[in-house]
Amino acid sequence: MGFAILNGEIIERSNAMVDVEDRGYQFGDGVYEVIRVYNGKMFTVEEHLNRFERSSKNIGITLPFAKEQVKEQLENLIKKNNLQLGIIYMQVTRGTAPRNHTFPSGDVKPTVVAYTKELSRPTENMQTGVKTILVEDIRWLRCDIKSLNLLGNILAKQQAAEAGCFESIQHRGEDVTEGSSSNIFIVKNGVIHTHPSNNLILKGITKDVILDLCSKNGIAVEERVFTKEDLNNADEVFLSSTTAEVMPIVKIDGRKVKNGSPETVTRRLQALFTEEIENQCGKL
Ligand code: PSZ
Repeated sequence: MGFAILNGEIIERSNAMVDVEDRGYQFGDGVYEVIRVYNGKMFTVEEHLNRFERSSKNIGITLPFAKEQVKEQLENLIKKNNLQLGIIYMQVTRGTAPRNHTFPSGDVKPTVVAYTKELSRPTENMQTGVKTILVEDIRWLRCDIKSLNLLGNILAKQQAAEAGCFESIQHRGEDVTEGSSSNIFIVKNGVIHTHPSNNLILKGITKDVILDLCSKNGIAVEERVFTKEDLNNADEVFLSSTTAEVMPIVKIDGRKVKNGSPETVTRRLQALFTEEIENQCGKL
């Protein structure tokens, strides 16, 4: 896609360069967001910008722009790139300074970058469901921060890819936490179970939309830790993320979830989620 934003200015993406001593490049010292765009409009943009602020604050980065300014910049970027269906990737790092673990002095400016990518909805996978594997969660204890440091996540995702699977379901011992880039839900006897949004998982925006849809539509939810055994005995399993939306999981470690095809509660949530997108962004 043609243009990017670098520190508030829209420039040709090929000219958007950062220094080799940018702390994002050297330390992964920054945070990011991925925002969905449908019909040229951002979905749940306020929630993403709030989380961006929260993540930044959590690692001591002060964003150089107010939320309203960032929103306007992103809207301009969408127009400039003529993006209809896709994503915005946005990140902020602590800035460029001589390499040193400690934070640089106060006059170093954070580096803010955003660009867009065309991306269709994963309709085929949403229809058939996807395969997953279980992997031990080896990440740090602040998974609530949407950090650029994704080594644990990418190693988990790579294992899934090598097993021909869409996603890895991570667990700490017996407890299921989240996917490598998604939140995980099970359905048992009509009740949805998902990990509480604490320090061990990312508080997914999609997860929160789903929980909201559940409460508005009388679908029971227990936001409580569930185990690998619960996962194996579940009636339905699905994952959620900005790009995957509500995605049925039909196989775990080669074993079928129930009958091996997407089931009622997941289907209902997919329909409700699509409605919510259309409410915010117009007919799909
Ligand atoms: O394009 C992609 O594959 C994306 S876009 C966003 C994600 C993947 N993942 C976000 C994410 C995550 O990285 C982890 C560790 N847990 C949960 C999620 C889901 O968060 P939301 O719903 O905010 O995208």
